[in-house]
Amino acid sequence: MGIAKTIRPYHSPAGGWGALKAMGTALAEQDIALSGMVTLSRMNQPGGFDCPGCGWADPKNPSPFEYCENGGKAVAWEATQKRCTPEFFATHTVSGLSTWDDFDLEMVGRLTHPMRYDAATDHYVPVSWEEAFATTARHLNALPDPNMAEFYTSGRASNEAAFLYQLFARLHGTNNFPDCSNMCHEATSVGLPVSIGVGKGTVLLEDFDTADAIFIFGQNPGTNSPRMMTNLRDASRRGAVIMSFNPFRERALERFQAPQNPVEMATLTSTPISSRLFQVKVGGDVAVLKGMMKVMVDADRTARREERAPVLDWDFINGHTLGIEALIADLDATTWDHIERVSGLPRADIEAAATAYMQAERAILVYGMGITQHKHGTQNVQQIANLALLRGNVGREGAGICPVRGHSNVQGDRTVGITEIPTDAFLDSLKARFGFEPPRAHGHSVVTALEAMVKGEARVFIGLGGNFASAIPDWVQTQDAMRRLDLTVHISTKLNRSHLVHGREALILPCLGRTELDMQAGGVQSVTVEDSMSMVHASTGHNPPASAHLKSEPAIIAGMARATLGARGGIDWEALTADYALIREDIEAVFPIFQGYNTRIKTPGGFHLASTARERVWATATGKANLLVIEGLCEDPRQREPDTLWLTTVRSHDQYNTTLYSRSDRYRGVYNQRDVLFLNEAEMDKRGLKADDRVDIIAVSDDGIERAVRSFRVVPYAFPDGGCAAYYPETNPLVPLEAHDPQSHTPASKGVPVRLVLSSRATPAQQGVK
Ligand SMILES: Nc1nc2c(c(=O)[nH]1)N[C@H]1C(S)=C(S)[C@@H](COP(=O)(O)OP(=O)(O)OC[C@H]3O[C@@H](n4cnc5c(=O)[nH]c(N)nc54)[C@H](O)[C@@H]3O)O[C@H]1N2
Ligand SMILES: Nc1nc2c(c(=O)[nH]1)N[C@H]1C(S)=C(S)[C@@H](COP(=O)(O)OP(=O)(O)OC[C@H]3O[C@@H](n4cnc5c(=O)[nH]c(N)nc54)[C@H](O)[C@@H]3O)O[C@H]1N2
Ligand SMILES: [Mo]
Repeated sequence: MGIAKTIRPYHSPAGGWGALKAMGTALAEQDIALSGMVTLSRMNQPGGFDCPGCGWADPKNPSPFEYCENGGKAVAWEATQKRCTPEFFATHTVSGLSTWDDFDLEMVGRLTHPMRYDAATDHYVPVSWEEAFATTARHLNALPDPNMAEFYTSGRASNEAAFLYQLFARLHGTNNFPDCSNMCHEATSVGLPVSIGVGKGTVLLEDFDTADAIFIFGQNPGTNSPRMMTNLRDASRRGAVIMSFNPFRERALERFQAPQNPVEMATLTSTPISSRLFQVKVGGDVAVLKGMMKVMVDADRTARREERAPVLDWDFINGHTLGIEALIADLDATTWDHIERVSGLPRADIEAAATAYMQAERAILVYGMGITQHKHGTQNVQQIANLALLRGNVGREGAGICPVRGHSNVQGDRTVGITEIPTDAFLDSLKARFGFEPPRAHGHSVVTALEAMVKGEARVFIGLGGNFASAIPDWVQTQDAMRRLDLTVHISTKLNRSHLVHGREALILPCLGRTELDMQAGGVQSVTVEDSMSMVHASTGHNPPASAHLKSEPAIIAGMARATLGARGGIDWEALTADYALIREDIEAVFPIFQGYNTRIKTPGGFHLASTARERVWATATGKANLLVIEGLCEDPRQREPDTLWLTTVRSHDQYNTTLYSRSDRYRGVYNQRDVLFLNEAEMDKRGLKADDRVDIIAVSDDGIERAVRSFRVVPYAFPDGGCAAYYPETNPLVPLEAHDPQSHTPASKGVPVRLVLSSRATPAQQGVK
């Protein structure tokens, strides 16, 4: 692969030799071609470490190669031989580094020393750990109100780190826990409890072995949870029906060649994945879901009239749910014209999908960011729950709702108390265990934290992992607000944009990664994580740390807490850092669901956190599962304006959120460039655009603020009318802060109204250059 910026369709299946080659390249680029393979052999194995990539579950009996191309890249990026040292910082000013792109920043390598920003020279300079902790303490203790601090968490943090972090912040006096989950699956955490009483999925990995049908809404497993492809491939081969709803024809949803399968690899064959892939319009999922339910309700009436078996599971509906009459009335009132217009799918397609769903004895409904990151994200999620409930597809073998979580421990962090909306029961337990009165007022999510920063009401930002400044929406406004903070602190492994978009004082605190040996006073430590299927298991690193100056996340949090709180709270932070089993004892005492924690993590594969919905116990306000009716199809009136396009911001195959593994996106045929806009030819013609033209993408909003990204290359692509797609995070400046789901506060990064303005015309020679 040269450096030419080409667009070349990819004709091979997902996975296969392309995946193996890409993983080999990633390891070689990080100078760990051999040691990387040794590290990978310990991934997702008993006694080894949990993949720092996605949150997909591990099988009970892992194969020796329990990893995927993108998990391999995640490890290569962490286990790299490259280093970002004090000498590097001495040669580059922060202003200079700000002109680098995200790929080049992380390619510098692992951070090796704690650093502080020196405004006089515009350099980061080394600082001792004690001084860094003292600086944090000085700022936190100077705040007139503890709620002027924001404690951000990214979902790679372990249960142990997250629990200590929330304890520290609550002892400091705030529930301000903006979390990456607020930009991700918050619509699940907020939407599902009202429907089924739990904010998590209801399936286990084994359920994929017996499902008759799997429906995938707005999720791209081949890129973002590639180990799921093994389950989908097995399901497809034993005859299960798989149907997908996605504006893109994502290659892995079409066909997959299993790198672990010698026959497929040798014969270059592959397994078809989706029996049908429906190219739904951006934001059109409520229309699809209501359409499918409408077909089912009609079919049920006919069946009953003709005295055939009903289509809806009436025993379940009558025994376990509320709201069926209102739901049916709503579906009857919804017209096909409207459904077809908003979904972009012909009625016959929706009928085909509904028929497959009705014929399946057991069905799993999978979903991802294409569902949650909309203004109507919560409503999307709740309509998926309705679809499941109508056929009793919850709390049964081979059936259920499967939100695929993002970061490998984002679900666990929430379970152990990283939440801005804590329940009284949880705070009472915290009080009983630690003998202090935790703050009761609800705190900030990502969006409300940003609003507070914009207003100047927040002064200190602490980030436990992640790359907040880049992941957030509305950069011009929000990054400007971050620059006005008194202090920004980042606990990180790699250099990223957030270190450059810093407060008046700033600290970079380098930590151990998951692959690394964590040696504390009490010996080698393991941490624990919870996957998308609520399995909790241990993770133990073996690699020597990237630098002798690194600390573990729990040790850094304990250091900040000790410096800030002194004897306040009476917590022996040193003892907790010396032996993480003591932190797990505290977690168990506060959350009884973790009963027997330290013993149960010794079981290979870990243990399952009980889920009431799985047992058909409904922990909702009504004591039943609720069929929730929403008005209309969540169409935005602006979708009907002829000039406006609905932009969805997606991940390439070669990135992990804001971390870029390369600038290419193999399955979508894009090489060495990320400033591209995918658009169909009819929409191009309407605007007089040609392939390879450069356009400015301008957000449509009413607040008078201009939000634009410039000079993106138009790439003709089979994409539904009325929509377009481009990569995240480059397009984050376009997402207005107030464009979020009012219920979950999830930024609407999969539904941004935009206009296009030609910025430069491709010359005839450039046009259509392949
Ligand atoms: N390699 C890798 N793995 C990852 C990540 C990564 O960046 N790289 N990120 C991790 C994280 S934090 C998360 S949350 C997950 C994200 O994983 P996904 O949920 O798969 O996230 P995306 O790729 O952003 O978008 C998912 C799909 O939604 C489709 N889509 C866009 N708009 C719509 C819509 O309106 N309706 C429908 N039905 N579909 C739509 C897109 O075309 C895309 O295929 O993956 C995790 N795993
Ligand atoms: N427009 C748009 N915006 C989005 C999204 C979208 O689809 N579209 N997706 C949203 C989603 S789903 C999410 S989850 C967020 C992601 O937001 P974040 O979780 O904040 O971002 P990441 O890019 O995952 O963070 C990468 C950084 O984490 C640090 N890191 C890596 N490993 C470790 C570790 O073990 N410990 C510590 N302490 N640090 C580590 C490294 O320094 C690295 O640079 O972005 C959101 N923003
Ligand atoms: Mo995420």
